[in-house]
Amino acid sequence: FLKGPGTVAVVGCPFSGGQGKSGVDLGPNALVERGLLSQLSELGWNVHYEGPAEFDDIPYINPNQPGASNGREVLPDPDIGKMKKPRLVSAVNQRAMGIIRDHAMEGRLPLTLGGDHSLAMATVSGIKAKYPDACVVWVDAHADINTPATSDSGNIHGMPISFLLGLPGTDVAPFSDWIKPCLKPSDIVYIGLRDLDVEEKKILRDLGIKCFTMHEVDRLGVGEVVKKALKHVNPKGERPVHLSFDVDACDPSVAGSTGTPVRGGLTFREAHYICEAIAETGCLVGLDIMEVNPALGDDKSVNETVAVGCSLARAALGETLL
Ligand code: B3U
Ligand code: MN
Ligand code: MN
Repeated sequence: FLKGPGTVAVVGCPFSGGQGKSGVDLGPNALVERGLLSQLSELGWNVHYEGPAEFDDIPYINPNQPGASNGREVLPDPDIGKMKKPRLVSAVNQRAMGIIRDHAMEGRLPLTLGGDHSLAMATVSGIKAKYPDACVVWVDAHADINTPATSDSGNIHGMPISFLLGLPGTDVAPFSDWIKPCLKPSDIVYIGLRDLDVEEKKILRDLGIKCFTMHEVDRLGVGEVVKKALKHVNPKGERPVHLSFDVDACDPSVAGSTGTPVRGGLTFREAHYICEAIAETGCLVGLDIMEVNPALGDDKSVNETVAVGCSLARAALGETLL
């Protein structure tokens, strides 16, 4: 598939409706304004950027974006079961999926900037449309595998994997209009987990999904963890790899400006090592940098978190230390 730097399509997704805190919709522009595009060109990539994706015309009321409905048609978006803002989240993801899929089809590597992690419904679906054999490395403090029935919070950013797997209770409108279950449990591996709901643990165990929690990172070291993780999903090194990186996988001292920070996370180097090792496989076809929220934390935390978002993207796209 992709050899060396080709064209990267940066897709900014200013969206916060998959969770309850405003500000994560400011993530994409913060990363771009920090110089991400020129940093990627300096690595040798041809950078394709059309500005952030436009979601403001989607007619559902997003309480996180006061004024977003200015003069436009608005439609109510009541909960469906426990799911909060299901129509908005579905419509945004359906549109983002089309954008990401089309870039992949044109041979570009989609780099999606979140935005909340519900957007992985779009990124993984879009990548799978072009690369049906792709596997997913999910780096996160959380497993994001709740179903609409198991979720306590109702936040859809805690559910994308259950929809991608087609777990019971995910075959519901409006998502069923466009999401095709495209992942098997053996297609995904997790790194960095440390904050799972009881029901999520049961799902992960029942489905036999490979997980390298922070316990395994501590025991084996990050080098061995990445080696084993890649061996699990991509034993022959022949499969395309999508990396979905939630910055809350990092310790809050490294990336504190995120909606749900959890103590005991990846160090700065562990996080970058994961990206570097995946870059070295030459198999990366899609990348997500998710949950950067520049509205949370003090200036130092915001600056460091945005900088880490950029440096993780660079590492995954081939930046080396020497
Ligand atoms: N598992 C919880 C918490 C959570 C998931 N993802 C994040 N937080 N960022 C939930 O809401 O489903
Ligand atoms: Mn996540
Ligand atoms: Mn998370």
